[in-house]
Amino acid sequence: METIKLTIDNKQVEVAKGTNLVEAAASAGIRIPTLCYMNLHDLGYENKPGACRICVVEVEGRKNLAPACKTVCTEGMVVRTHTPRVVNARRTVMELILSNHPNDCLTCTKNGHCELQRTAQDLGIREIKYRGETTKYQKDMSVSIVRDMDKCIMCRRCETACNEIQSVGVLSAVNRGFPAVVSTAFNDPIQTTNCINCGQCVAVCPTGALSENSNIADVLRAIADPSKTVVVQTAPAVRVGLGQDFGFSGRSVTGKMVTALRRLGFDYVFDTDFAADLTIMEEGTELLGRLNAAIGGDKGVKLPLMTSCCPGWVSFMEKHFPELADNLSTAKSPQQMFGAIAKNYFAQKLGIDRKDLVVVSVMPCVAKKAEAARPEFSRDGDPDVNISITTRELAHMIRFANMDFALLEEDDFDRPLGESTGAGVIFGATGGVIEAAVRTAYEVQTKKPLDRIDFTELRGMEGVRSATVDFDGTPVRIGIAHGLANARQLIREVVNGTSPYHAIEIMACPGGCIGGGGQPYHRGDIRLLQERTESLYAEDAHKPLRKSHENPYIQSLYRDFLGEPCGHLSHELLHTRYYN
Ligand code: HC0
Ligand code: SF4
Repeated sequence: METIKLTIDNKQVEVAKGTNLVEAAASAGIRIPTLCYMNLHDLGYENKPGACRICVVEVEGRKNLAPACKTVCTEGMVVRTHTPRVVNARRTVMELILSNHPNDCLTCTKNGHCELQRTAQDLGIREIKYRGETTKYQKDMSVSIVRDMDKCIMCRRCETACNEIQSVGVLSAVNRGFPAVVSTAFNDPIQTTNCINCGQCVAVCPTGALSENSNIADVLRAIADPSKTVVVQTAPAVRVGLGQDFGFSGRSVTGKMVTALRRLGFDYVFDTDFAADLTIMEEGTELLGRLNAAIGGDKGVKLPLMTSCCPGWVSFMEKHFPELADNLSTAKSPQQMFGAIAKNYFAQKLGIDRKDLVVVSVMPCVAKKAEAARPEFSRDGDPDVNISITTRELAHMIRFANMDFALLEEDDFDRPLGESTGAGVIFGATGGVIEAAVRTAYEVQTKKPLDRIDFTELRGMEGVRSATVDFDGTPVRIGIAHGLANARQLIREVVNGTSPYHAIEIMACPGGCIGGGGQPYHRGDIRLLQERTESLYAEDAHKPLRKSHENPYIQSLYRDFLGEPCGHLSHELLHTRYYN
């Protein structure tokens, strides 16, 4: 690898050729402030920074200050990142940004997490020097996200997320001059566009311009209602995201999370991972059914089977590739399977009407709010999942309830819907759903025990991956993609009829659910995404049971209630079909 040597703040730095100054400085422990730049390179995306001009630095021999994010390192370069001239320039840029910002920090949804607020604080801004006019855009919201365009600083990060990472293309710059913001075409309401509710724009927005549509008040109201029994389910990726707000960044905090949920007043604390095990029973059976039909010569069978548990991906398919509807697994997502089992089985066990059972889900995702609201997941107007909140909203509720998270003891989920295997845990990382499916499908198909449980060939952070797993003489070819721009490669082959795969897993967000739009902000930081992923695999490795079909509570659910996987009752409660 060709390298470049340069000096930043009197420190010798050696970096790969092509590195920009923000990254070079970061490698030497120097954090150059920026409101627009994101390092998406390791995730395989290019970013178009250079919008905010906060990152200016002095480069010896150059007359003008240089934007660090747009300046590539050259041999012998001498750079200074905090001279009086640099700091003055940054302060002026910041003062101009603040001149038309609403500056309602105390009541803003991003208060405490706003990069603009933090950068202003670091620069020592103590007054709004130029108080100019502000725009007066109407707030716009979908079931998942809220847009407050008066807070847009035109950093264009959301545009990068929507266009480059997701290839959805809903967001771009509109208007010129003073009213310029990033918005939808013709400023149409987001709900009327092709937005898939993935929330990646929210995940990267440095201000309060984009945030989730919060349902905290609905949860508090349900808990306070004595006529309701309130159960909560937590998605696989929540446990490795939640700790970020409490000093446990990237680490698993499952036990503390369970305690916090009990203290918040939930009557039962259950786990979406249980339903992930159930999904594997259904989706694994469906995969084997299609595979065996194909092996038996059935030409009409739809292969590859594509996973359907990511609602961002499902919505993308519905809006852009409806011809793939029959390739999608009919298995509902774990969130919805959990809801169906809670409302139709657990409520019955408790002897209460399903309407008196409130199901709350905690998800790393804002698209899950939209999934829970789909009419096909309700019965007589009563949704299977009543309220879906994000990991960030749960962190907020924990602070609101005055809990010192670090001091919380660790506790276990309630039974029966809280017991899961390691296979359920790894759902939260890209490749995890298909690895969990392979662990079960292999043993069911071959009737032989696996001689290894870790299918490391299915893991990793590359945007598109593939592997072939040998099912005792039958090669099963698997494709995996995360980020919908990446997924287009695999999708195109399926559309053209040239896909070499039997099964494809697609997750909309970078890294899978661990990088979901409802997680504590990661801003494309691949190290943080990798830490979260490793924490999930470590939790899996420590589980006594690691294959979904070995979960004793799943076994008894089939024995006592469902009958068999893909049987009559399963079809009624656990399967659906996406058309739009
Ligand atoms: Fe996921 Fe899921 S793994 S989509 O990423 O399948 O949100 O964590 O809850 O439903 O289990 C998100 C995470 C889930 C679902 C599960 C799946
Ligand atoms: Fe684009 Fe996703 Fe944001 Fe919708 S939620 S605007 S699809 S990035």
